Amino acid sequence: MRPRIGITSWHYRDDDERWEAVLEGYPRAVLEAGGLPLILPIPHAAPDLIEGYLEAIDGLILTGGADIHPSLYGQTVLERCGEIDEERDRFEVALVHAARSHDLPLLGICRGLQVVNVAMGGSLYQDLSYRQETDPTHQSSREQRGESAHAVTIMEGSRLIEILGVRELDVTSTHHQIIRDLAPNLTINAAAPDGVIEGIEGPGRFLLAVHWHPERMVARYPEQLALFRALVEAAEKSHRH
Ligand SMILES: [Mn+2]
Repeated sequence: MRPRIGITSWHYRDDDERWEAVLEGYPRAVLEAGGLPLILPIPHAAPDLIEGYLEAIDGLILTGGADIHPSLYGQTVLERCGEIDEERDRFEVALVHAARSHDLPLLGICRGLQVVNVAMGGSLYQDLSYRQETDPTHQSSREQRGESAHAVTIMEGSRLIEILGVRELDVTSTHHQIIRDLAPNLTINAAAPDGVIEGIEGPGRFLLAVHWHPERMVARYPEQLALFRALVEAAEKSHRH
């Protein structure tokens, strides 16, 4: 049986209705990597529901999306902060804590990297323009979102370099927020030429996050599937059946 990989969804508005949505690249990549993708609706952060989800999955992907409310890292909302979904924030922060306490394998992608850092006690710049000497190409346009935007250097000795097997690669970049203070217990595993943190990892079975979008890259850069394979492999070991 395939390891069950929970994928967080986001709220999407269409006229007067609200949807729970995910970009199809996430479940497709999980399927291709040998996992069973399960989309997780946002159930507010009721503890019994979080525990229920944790029992239903063997691994977790925190997906991309809107900005995290700055109050979660001790700041007020600045002018260049983007759209916020506080229901989703509460849910995903609770999921990170629950995943950590169960040692559930977790892969964070883009916003997911930011959520992991904030949930574990780190902070963000609300817009990359608030950090000096930051390359604006981190924020690709809609049309360019599937294209390589900048290079990253992968750190020697990291879990990430074991997974990807290369020291440098080109990645997509569609984020306008970046890590300011790294949370305790996390280490940097990838960085852009301007010093922006592009990947983090932590202790335990599997805790890893990247700022780029491997789910958008796999079609053209199949080596990016290794990230999903590594998650599925770790989830296989935590499989409780
Ligand atoms: Mn970037």
